[in-house]
Amino acid sequence: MSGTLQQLQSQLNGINRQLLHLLNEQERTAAEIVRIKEEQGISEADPIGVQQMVSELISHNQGPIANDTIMNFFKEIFHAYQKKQNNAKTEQKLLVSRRHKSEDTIIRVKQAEFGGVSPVMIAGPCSIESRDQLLTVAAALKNAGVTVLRGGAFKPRTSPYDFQGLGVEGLKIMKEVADELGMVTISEIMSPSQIDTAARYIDIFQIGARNMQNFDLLKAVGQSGQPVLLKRGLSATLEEFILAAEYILYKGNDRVMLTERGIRTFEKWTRNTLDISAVPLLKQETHLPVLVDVSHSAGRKDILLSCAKAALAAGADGIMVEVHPNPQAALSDANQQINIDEFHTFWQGLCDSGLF
Ligand SMILES: [Mn+2]
Repeated sequence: MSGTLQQLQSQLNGINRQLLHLLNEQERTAAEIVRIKEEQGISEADPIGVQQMVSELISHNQGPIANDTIMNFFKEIFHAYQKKQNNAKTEQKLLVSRRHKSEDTIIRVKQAEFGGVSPVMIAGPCSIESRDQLLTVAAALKNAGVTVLRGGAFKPRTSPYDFQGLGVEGLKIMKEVADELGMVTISEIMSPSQIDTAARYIDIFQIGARNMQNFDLLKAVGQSGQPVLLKRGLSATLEEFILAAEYILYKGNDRVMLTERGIRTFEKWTRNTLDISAVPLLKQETHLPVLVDVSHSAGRKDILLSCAKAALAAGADGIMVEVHPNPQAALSDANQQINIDEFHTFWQGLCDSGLF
């Protein structure tokens, strides 16, 4: 490089450093304006008046930079700054956020403790099909040391012609079986009108993936005060997921467990793609217990143990798995449910791993 070029280059570096210094000064000054306005109780969508500032600036522009370029550059900077401010404010305000509550939320339901020292196993059939079916599987699970029994009575099925569940009859069966064995129960509800009835029979309401953004349902379970297991929607971002949970907390119920159950991707070898990174991220960003449903994530039996180990290693507070006495004959999710023997192997594998 010639002497002149070298000199120009270092001159440019010097200008850039000055600009950098000034840009930081600019952000600090803007922050001070926002702070003072907030102190005075002035709440404006655009407290620093971006449009006006940029117009004023352009009136002084003597080139060679075009006015449009100046305008875009400054608008970009101020908008990025405002976005940062707004995000910080929303995060602070969210009831689900760790910034709002730093310690873990522990949810106690009878003898079960979600979000505490030990992980929890939730197991049971996809659908409650009969008293016999549920009792057979529940008794085996109870013997193995499982305390929380799952089973669907109101089934959100992709096709209206598929088995829709036994409804209230199913919940009655579940209560009978659980009372007999001393287990905690969890079952899905799909509409606010089912809450009062369901509350008589089950301990924990599940809101399924397809209803994650059913806002009336979220608000209604929020008002009910009953513990809620909220599943992540098939295509929901983590932000949408925690905002859905926020609806429940905002209505006064903080007994909410978040459940990752796989998201929809291009991959076809699994029913959904288990998003393991969701576990540490949800633990980091919220104070709620985080569980992983390995059955619906994988949609196949052969990798359940590995998926469950990964979930626990990532910090999950519990695992949900579908177990059926005779999966081939199951009325729903036949391919992904494991039988009782397979459950024993699965459970043993988890205990041997030292993660459970
Ligand atoms: Mn299922």
